[in-house]
Amino acid sequence: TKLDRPRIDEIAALVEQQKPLGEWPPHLFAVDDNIYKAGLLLNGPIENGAAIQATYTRGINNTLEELDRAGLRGRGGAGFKTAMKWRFCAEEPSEQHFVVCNADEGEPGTFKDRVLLNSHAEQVFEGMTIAAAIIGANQGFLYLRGEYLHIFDKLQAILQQRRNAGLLGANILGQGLDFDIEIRLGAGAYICGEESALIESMEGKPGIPRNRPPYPVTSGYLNQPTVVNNVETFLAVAKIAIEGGDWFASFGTEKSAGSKILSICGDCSRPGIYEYPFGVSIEQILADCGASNVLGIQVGGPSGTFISNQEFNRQLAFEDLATGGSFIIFNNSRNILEIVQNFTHFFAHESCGFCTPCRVGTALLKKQLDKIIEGHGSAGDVVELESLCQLVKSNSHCGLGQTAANPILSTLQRYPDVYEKQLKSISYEPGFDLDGSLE
Ligand code: L3W
Ligand code: SF4
Repeated sequence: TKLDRPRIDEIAALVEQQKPLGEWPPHLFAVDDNIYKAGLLLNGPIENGAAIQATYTRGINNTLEELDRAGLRGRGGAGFKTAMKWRFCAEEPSEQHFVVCNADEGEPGTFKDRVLLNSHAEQVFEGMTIAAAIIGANQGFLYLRGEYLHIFDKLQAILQQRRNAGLLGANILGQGLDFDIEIRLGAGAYICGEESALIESMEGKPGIPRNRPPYPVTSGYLNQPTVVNNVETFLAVAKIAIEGGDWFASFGTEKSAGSKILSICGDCSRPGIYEYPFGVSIEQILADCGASNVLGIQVGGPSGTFISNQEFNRQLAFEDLATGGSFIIFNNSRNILEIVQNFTHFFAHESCGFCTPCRVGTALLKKQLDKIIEGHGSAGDVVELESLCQLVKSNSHCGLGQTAANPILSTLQRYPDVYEKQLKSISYEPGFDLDGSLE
C-alpha cells in the first residue's frame, strides 16, 4: 500500500512517450469512442497563436465574458470561478500585474500536469498569454515542481520558439501586448502548491502560506495583483478562446462545466491520463481503467476523500466529488489502516511547521494512529484520535493542516469496525468504561 512513486513515474513516462493523440494506445487516454469524443482539451494540439488571435478578434472584454459563459472553474481542486478571479485581478489598480501557472504538482497520485506540459505546453502558454491580456500583465511565471527538472530544457526551448514566432515578448501578434514567461523551479516542498506559499517561494522566501485575504488577486507576487491558476485551467482557457463558452458549457453538469483530466493509478490494469466530462460516475471510470474487486478510492489525493465501494454511483463534479486530478484505486487486498497511515505520515512530513495546530497536531495524529495500528490502542485512543483530527482541521493556518485529518476522518466514518478490530484486547475492569472514565 506504499505510494509507489517509481511506479507512478513509469506510468507518466509511458504516457509522455506517446506523441500525437491519435497514436496513443487507446487504454492510456481514451477507452472508447465516447470518451475520446469527450476529450475536449486533449483532442489534438491547437494551432500556435490561434487562441491569442481569437482573443483579440473577439475583444479582451468579450473573451472574459466568454470565460464567464463557459462556467470554467479552477482545476487545482477548489474550483473558484476563473472569470471572476481574473476580473477581480484586472480591476485591481496597479501598474504591475502577474500571471502564475501553478505546476507544483505534488499531490500523491497526480501526474496529469507533468503530461500536459510535456505534450501540450504551447496550449498552456497560450492560456497564460490570454490571462495576461485580460488582467494587464507583462510578466508570467511557470512554477514548475522541482522533481520535473527533466522537462525544464524542453519548456525553455518552447518558450524561445514562441518568442521567435512573436507569440511572446514585445507587441505579441502586433496587438500591443508585451508579455513574457519565466520558469521558476520548486525545491520539493509539497506546501508550495498552496498558492500563497508558492508566491513566497517565488520571492525567494521559505514556502510559508500567507494569511488570506488579501487573496493574490489583490496582493500576490511582490504584493502586486496576481492570478495563480493550475496548468489545466490555462489549457482550458486556450480552448475556450477558440471554441467559445457555450461549447465548453455544453459538457459537464450545471455547476461543473466542461471536462476533468484525471491521473488514474493504483490497482487497475489501465492506469494513465483520462479526460471525462464532469458528471461521469465513478463506476464508469473504474470500468474504463480496468479495476475490479475495488475496496475504495482516494479521490483528490490524501487531502481529498476516501470513498468506499458502496459509493461508486457518486459522480465526479464539484457538487459531489471534487478533485484536482488524483484518483488512486485500492483493491480488496489492501489494508485500509496502512493506506491511512501512509497519508498521515505524508502530512506530518510535509507540514511546513509554521503553525502549532498543524506542526504538533500532524505529529500527534501520526503517533496516535501508529499506536492503534500496532495494536496498542484502546477505544479511548480512537475517541482521542477523532477529537485530535477535529482540532487540527479547525485550527490550522492553511489547507494542508485543514485537510491533513481527512484520511483518518473519512475512514473512521466508513470503516469504524476496521479500527475497532485493531484495538488491543484489554481485561475489562468493572467500574470503568473503555475510555477510562468512571461508569
Ligand atoms: C479572490 C476571493 N480570489 C478564493 C481564489 C484563491 C484561489 C482559489 C481557490 O485550494 C485546494 C485543495 C488543496 N477573492 C477568493 C479568491 N479565491 N476566494 O480562489 O481558493 P480556495 O481558498 O477555495 O482554495 P485553495 O486553498 O487555494 C484548496 C489544493 O487546492 N491545493 C492546491 C494545490 C494545487 C497544486 C497545483 O495546482 N499544482 O499543487 C493546496 O492547498 O488540496 O483541494 O486561487 O485565491 N474572495
Ligand atoms: Fe504550515 Fe501546516 Fe500551518 Fe499550513 S497548516 S501553515 S502547512 S504548519
